[in-house]
Amino acid sequence: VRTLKDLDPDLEDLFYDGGLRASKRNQWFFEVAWEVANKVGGIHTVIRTKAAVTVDELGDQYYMIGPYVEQFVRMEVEVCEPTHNDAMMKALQHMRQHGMKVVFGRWLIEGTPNVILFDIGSGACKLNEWKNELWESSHLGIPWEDKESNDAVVFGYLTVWFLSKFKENMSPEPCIVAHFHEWISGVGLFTCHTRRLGISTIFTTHATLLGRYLSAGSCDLYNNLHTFSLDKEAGNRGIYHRYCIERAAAHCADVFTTVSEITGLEAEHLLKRKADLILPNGLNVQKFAALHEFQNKHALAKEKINDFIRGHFYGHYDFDLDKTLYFFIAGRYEFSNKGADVFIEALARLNYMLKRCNLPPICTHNVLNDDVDPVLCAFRRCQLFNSHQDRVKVIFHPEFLNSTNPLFGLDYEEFVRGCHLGVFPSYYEPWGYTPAECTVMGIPSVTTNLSGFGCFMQQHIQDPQSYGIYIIDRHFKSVEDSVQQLAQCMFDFSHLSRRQRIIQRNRTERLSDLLDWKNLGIYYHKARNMALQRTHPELYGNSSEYPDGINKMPKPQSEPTSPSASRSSSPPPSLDDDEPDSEEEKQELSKIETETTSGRATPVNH
Ligand code: G6P
Ligand code: 1S3
Repeated sequence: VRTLKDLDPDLEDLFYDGGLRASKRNQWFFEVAWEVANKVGGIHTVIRTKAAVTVDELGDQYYMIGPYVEQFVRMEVEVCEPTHNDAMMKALQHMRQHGMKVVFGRWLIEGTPNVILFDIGSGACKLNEWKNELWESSHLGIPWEDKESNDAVVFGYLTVWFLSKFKENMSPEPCIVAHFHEWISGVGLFTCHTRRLGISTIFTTHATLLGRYLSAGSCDLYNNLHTFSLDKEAGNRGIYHRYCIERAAAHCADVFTTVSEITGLEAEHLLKRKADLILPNGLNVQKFAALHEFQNKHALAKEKINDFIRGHFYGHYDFDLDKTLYFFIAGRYEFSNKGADVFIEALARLNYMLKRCNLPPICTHNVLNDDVDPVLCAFRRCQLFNSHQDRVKVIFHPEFLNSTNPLFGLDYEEFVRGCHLGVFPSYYEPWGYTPAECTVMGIPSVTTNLSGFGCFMQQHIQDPQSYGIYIIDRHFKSVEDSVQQLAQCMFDFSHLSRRQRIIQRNRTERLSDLLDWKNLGIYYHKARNMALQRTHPELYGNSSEYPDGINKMPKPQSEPTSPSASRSSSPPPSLDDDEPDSEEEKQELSKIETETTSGRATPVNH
């Protein structure tokens, strides 16, 4: 993967100038999302992990806007005032004088970005007035009982109120770019448009509302994208007004983006606008000085999981932990969208394939209504009961992991490091952070050709499988065939020798540059630039500086050697006890591996 430094060492300093260039041009950037300083799901991960590179590029020209969530602010935000910025101070004061609670501060994460947080409750008194304006301007009616949509209206109007006051107080007139994420911030975007505020806007959809609903039913979403009667489908599900907000935001935006090609395709059909750009999700990659370090972490974390397993299977502990592999799935409880159904079905087959040759509990918690719980029902249907002869044992832990939990005593990251394979056979997954997180920790994973991450890896790496990225076909195969493919894939994985697993983890970890915001952040830069060019052609229309050159930066280098060619150089699976026992030997293994694959991941054109 080429970085800015590889292109030109000076370019990096120019690009990451802490906002110097933007400040000279009087450019101001706002990123608006419900998950700013508010942990809900994947969008929070995007915003949080991207903060450092954005602050490096834009410094105090960059502000995040989100809702005020008291318990989160107490833990992670240093409340202060933007004393360095008169126009912003005035905008905040103005809103406060009108009874709005607005908190300014530094979010205490890497990059410490500026945040502006609106207390939605304080804006509720204006809900009817704003809903009225929405109706007058666009005939969009919000049912009174839909709390989330009401919040979206208040959040949107508070955002617009702030942005317009900020702009008014600035002289000379600034260039403002506001980047809105997901339908819930969409009211703000299209109100900027209907009020003609002269703000350049970007909209990113991380998942379309209809796509999520349709795929959670049993329809074959991706092979029927062009066939849906959109208004009717949205109406049938009681989300017509939300759908209208999303579609209006997508159409009013100066630049419309999604997180992956597959969601781009979905949006083109379900929102009727083709994405101008794809903004792939990155991570804040932490590199260890020595390659063996993450391997050691794997061994240490695995030992902790072993401890849990000894306890959990107490009295039935009749298997060899040294020959045990840990496969896991984790994520939002969307049973079929996230592919838990396919995973369990494939585990049952794996169990059958591995048998050649009382019943400890399956679940760590007492589940309410366990007779209808989808995971437990699937275990029962597939007869995965942890019986003596079962080679596949299953454990369901229906709670977030954290290090203070008395059962596991591991946080999620440590747990992942201790496992051997993450299995995420999602059906609906616009991006999918779970396999990406595995990758940067050097843990192989299973993903699908319907997940943004899976498609991205397929596009950028030749033979992803030899790097420990297993891509299951859920697009063109039947469920039955996908289950069989996954079962076979786990079966093959379980036949790798320890030495092969170590080599594969080295390879997997080497992909992490591909997912680093230091390289992917450039797409956000490109979106901001495109918005400025479209709204201010007189200023930026013919600009040919960094963006075009830099945009090629995250494209990985093309190298002739394919890792597939090195596969045969891996030791044969029959060597099962070929463990490297010293640090020297582990380094040596890494070295051998490096030589056989000529260093980095072998990318295809990007
Ligand atoms: C890491 C450690 C090795 C250990 C190995 C176990 O590589 O550094 O000391 O032998 O993990 O690998 P496994 O795939 O069997 O958990
Ligand atoms: C969405 O969150 P989700 O798990 O509901 O946004 C994430 C961030 O872009 C993405 O990774 C995920 O696939 C989407 O589904």
